[in-house]
Amino acid sequence: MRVLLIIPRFQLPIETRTTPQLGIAYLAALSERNGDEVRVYDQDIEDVPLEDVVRQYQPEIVGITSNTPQVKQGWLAARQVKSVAPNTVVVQGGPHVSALPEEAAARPEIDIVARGEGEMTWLELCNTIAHARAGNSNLRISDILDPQNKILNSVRGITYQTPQGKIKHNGERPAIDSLEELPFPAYKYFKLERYTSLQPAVDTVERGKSFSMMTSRGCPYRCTFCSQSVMAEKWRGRSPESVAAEFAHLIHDWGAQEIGILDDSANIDRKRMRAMCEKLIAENLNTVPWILINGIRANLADTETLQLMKEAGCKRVAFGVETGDEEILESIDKRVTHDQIREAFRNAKQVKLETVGFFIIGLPGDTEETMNKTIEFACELDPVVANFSMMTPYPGTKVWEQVHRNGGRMLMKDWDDYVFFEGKARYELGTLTAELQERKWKEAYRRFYMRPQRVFKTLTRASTWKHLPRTLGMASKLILPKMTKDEIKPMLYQH
Ligand code: B12
Ligand code: SF4
Repeated sequence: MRVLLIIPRFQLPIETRTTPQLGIAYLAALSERNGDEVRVYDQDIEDVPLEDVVRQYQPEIVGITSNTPQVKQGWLAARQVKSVAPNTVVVQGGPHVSALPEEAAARPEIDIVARGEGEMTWLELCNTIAHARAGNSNLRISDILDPQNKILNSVRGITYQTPQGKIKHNGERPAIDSLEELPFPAYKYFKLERYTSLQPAVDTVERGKSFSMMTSRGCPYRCTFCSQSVMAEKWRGRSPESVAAEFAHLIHDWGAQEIGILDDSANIDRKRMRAMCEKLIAENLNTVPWILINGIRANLADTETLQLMKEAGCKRVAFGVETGDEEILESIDKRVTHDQIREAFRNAKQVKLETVGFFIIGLPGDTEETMNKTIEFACELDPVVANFSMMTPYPGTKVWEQVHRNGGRMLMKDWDDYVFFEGKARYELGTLTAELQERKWKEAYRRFYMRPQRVFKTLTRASTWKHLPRTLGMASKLILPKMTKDEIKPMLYQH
């Protein structure tokens, strides 16, 4: 079967998303193992128009990934596919459509929505459709979607609109139990030389030499603002052997110079984390630096584990601190205390790991006073990088429900606006006005980065100058947006 996987444009400057998308790399690997012909089209880096690729390649099935700000670009890509290949089945997956499957399934350019973790659903869909069409090459998409023909009935984890106009949700797809069964992400389908680095771990990294990977999936926590609630709750860790084998593959086969670990909660099982680090050390794979892109659990960040991580090549850890206010911390279900967070930062600094702190401005219940506490807590913790995000209520999260239930006002006009790199408030709720959030967001950056002792320390620290490219790279990727959305928008809708 000819398979085409599409990564729609990101609503951000290209510099901010410069590694291959891991979900698509996994699907590509599965399709390859299945014996299918595979192509990946990443709209941010391609220069051939999508229609031309589709016309020439004639895919039989197209898979499109989408997070919320990408979803409209995903629909645009689907229309482009359908304009030249109307009988190609178009499947859309990813976090946004997992939260709101009906919305995408109702669109004429989308045939099937894949909810949640997608590998097995994708594989089954490809095989089911290939099988159905093998028996009848003229089978129309409406025949495939017609429940009377029982073609899709047994494929779990999908939502689609029947020709009779009904939205049909097939049963839930269980989370993959053993992640070891998955092949490694297939980077050979990406134009690697066009990618740089997600978040720099080293001073300079050659193009195509920065990779990301997942050593575990799932998160048993359900923080009220986090979109992971639409994904599997069950935490599953890969074995140290499997993680080391992927490190070896990235280093020896692809020449990886740095690795970003994307796990939602990498240290849930500390024993596994330590065993993984020991394995990396034993196999001499600790020569390539790695960083944790997402926050690890502060309540599980003891010195022994962090020390071992450092020895295994880890350079930087991040913690989701979110707020400096005790009550709000409790209300967002983070299930961690400020003292645990303090200790985690102390431990990380003690073993000389770089630290990143993620903070949210404008959580429900935030006031001038609580946001001051957040800024003060950030200053107290003093990570190398403090990232302040504007609270953005994503569909599928508890905050989204809270805002809608309690008469809040969403300030975003469409899905394109669901980004939080900009200093624009995304919603208002009670006394939490846009003006207040935007003022505090600016103040947070000013107060954190312009503290005289911080400026002095930064300017006099040899490493600031020694590692200038990385310092600037981190600043541009984690702290400052390169362009505003209005500057970017005209570039996005040029089709
Ligand atoms: C790395 C990352 C980034 C990187 C992207 C790098 C890259 N090369 O793609 C960067 C830092 C740039 C980034 C930016 C943003 N991100 Co981000 N990011 C992630 C992160 C940590 C990992 C993504 C990943 O690779 N996952 C691993 C793969 C295996 O999972 P996956 O992509 O979801 O794919 C699986 C399924 O979704 C499904 N699937 C996906 N696509 C398809 C397609 C088909 C056809 C099928 C069948 C199945 C399928 O199957 C896949 C395999 O199981 C996730 C959190 C997470 N755990 O996923 C957040 C996450 C995706 N990001 C999120 C957000 C909010 C953003 C931003 C909007 C934040 C912002 N600053 O404004 C921006 C997006 C801007 C934009 N315009 O799109 C949210 C998305 C919420 C939502 N409703 O969309 C997430 C879920 C984080 C969270 N917990 O809230 N992000
Ligand atoms: S913020 Fe982190 S701990 Fe909380 S639900 Fe999301 S991934 Fe899990």
